[in-house]
Amino acid sequence: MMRSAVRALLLFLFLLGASPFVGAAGGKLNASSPLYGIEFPPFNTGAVADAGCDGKLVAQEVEEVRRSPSLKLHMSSRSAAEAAAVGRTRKESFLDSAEKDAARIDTMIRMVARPSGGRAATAAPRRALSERLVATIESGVAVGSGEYLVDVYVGTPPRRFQMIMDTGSDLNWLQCAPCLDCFEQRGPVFDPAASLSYRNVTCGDPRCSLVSSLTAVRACRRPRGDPCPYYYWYGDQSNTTGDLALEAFTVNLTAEGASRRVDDVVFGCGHWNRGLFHGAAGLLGLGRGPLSFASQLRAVYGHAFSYCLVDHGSSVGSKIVFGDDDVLLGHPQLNYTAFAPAAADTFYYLNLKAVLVGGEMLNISTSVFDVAKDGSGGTIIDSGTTLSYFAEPAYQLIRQAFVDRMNKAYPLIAGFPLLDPCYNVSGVDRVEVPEFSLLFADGAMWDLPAENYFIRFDPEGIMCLAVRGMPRSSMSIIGNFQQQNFHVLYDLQNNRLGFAPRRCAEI
Ligand SMILES: *[C@@H]1O[C@H](CO)[C@@H](O)[C@H](O)[C@H]1NC(C)=O
Ligand SMILES: *[C@@H]1O[C@H](CO)[C@@H](O)[C@H](O)[C@H]1NC(C)=O
Ligand SMILES: *[C@@H]1O[C@H](CO)[C@@H](O)[C@H](O)[C@H]1NC(C)=O
Ligand SMILES: *[C@@H]1O[C@H](CO)[C@@H](O)[C@H](O)[C@H]1NC(C)=O
Ligand SMILES: *[C@@H]1O[C@H](CO)[C@@H](O)[C@H](O)[C@H]1NC(C)=O
Ligand SMILES: *[C@@H]1O[C@H](CO)[C@@H](O)[C@H](O)[C@H]1NC(C)=O
Ligand SMILES: CC(=O)N[C@H]1CO[C@H](CO)[C@@H](O)[C@@H]1O
Repeated sequence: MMRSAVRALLLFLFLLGASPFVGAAGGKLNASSPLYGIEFPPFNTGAVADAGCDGKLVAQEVEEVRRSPSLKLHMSSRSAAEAAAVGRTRKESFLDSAEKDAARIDTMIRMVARPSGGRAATAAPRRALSERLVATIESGVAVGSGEYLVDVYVGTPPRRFQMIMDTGSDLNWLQCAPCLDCFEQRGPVFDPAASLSYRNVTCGDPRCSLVSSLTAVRACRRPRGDPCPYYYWYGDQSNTTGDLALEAFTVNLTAEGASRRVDDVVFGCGHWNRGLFHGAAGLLGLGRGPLSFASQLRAVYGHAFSYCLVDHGSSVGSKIVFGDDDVLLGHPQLNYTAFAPAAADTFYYLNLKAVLVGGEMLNISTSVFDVAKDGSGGTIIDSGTTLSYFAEPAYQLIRQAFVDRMNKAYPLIAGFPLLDPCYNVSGVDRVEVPEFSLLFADGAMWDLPAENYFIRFDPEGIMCLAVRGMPRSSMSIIGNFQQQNFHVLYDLQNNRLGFAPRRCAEI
């Protein structure tokens, strides 16, 4: 069966820094977890994501989280026009994004493939995790779009800072005065001395053990007095180091003029910061770990978090919503699938069971999508990776199924970079392609619209399958191209992912 036309696709792919948000649902701290003994600010009690060393989600609900106003943030991204301004065609931009995925994926694999066992390993994934971010940011440079900036008000009195939102890393940080080595940013850097609510986290504070320092062994002479130095790096290009600190973060709510202040948010006050951050003031981490903004705010906004990504060509901002979105929850086509146990604490694993092309289930052994005993493999959803990647032999079977079903309806183009198959659809208005769906172990089905898995380059008149094989790994990734115009919900309370088709530009 064929599906209706692929509409003209405007594509300026961006790697958006919006990934996972899930965390373990309200955490019961456990002596063998790295968070044991940490006192979180009162707002956070019982709502700390616990990513144990083994990455297992520990614990279930601790308390009924009171229903609070949802927080809807507008993510502004560099406009497609900017990419055009630097003279890039859609095709170039897209292919760049696909190339940049590789760096991100490499880091992901390293992160999962870390040596098993040993508490000492806990810092490593965070470093690796932060490396992923660079991929996001670099891609932003290359594509002229990619990073999502959000306005956050920090300190007392509150001052506005534009921070890059990154759902793939945890640490929040700002460039801080005195700036010993800072990159150029729009507006003044954060000055701790000008804020009444700034406090250093001390080196004896258990939260200090959640970050790395520059030296292998952190000197901590006065556990209650000396500040906690942190060092966080992103590949070989970027890094930030300074004092781990606490500050009041204020974010504006959806309702006009309303804002919400959260005290004692852990963040890095960076005195030395190097890298490609495009004039932003710092980074807002929205990953699953305990230090992320999403985790720290969990008890304030509840255990749900969602984003809705506009078409990859749109200049309209995408949305991230903390808390419940009633329209989404009432959506008749909202489907849920349970998160799978996490093999690596950053990612949102899903139990993908099968792939359907043209309504027919492909003959792919389910073990291809499962997490192996050594923690490798598995299927994750990531909004920071552009395309979707399938472990072999799944990708070859998917590719072949499309080739077979398209049945030479359009001339195949051989040798197109990175993507396969590609067709010459020049002059064809309504292109027909087979349906594509993902089936999860619990029976949930994700039916994708054609524009989420075929990309059309015009004026070249070329259309390609926007799915690739996973290089050197058995992991599969559902990337952001496949998530366009879906409202994707990370429901930690019920340990499940929700997805519903939605015109994201209209939210
Ligand atoms: C703590 O969690 C680990 C796994 O993360 C588990 O093996 C252990 O039994 C738990 N201990 C308690 C006291 O709950
Ligand atoms: C925080 O620690 C730094 C040392 O890195 C120190 O200069 C500063 O005065 C401390 N700030 C406060 C508020 O204690
Ligand atoms: C931070 O990054 C800069 C620029 O890439 C590099 O020169 C510097 O050595 C890095 N700092 C550390 C401590 O790794
Ligand atoms: C499915 O694939 C397996 C292994 O490649 C093969 O043995 C089996 O015959 C295939 N089943 C069908 C129905 O094609
Ligand atoms: C696609 O087909 C048209 C003719 O229909 C031809 O002019 C064009 O060169 C082809 N493009 C490619 C990339 O093969
Ligand atoms: C939800 O599942 C139903 C039935 O499995 C399916 O028909 C529908 O298309 C799915 N919705 C989405 C958004 O994929
Ligand atoms: C647009 C808007 O409402 N901005 C407000 C966000 O919150 C800060 C701090 O409370 C206010 O100063 C802004 O005016």
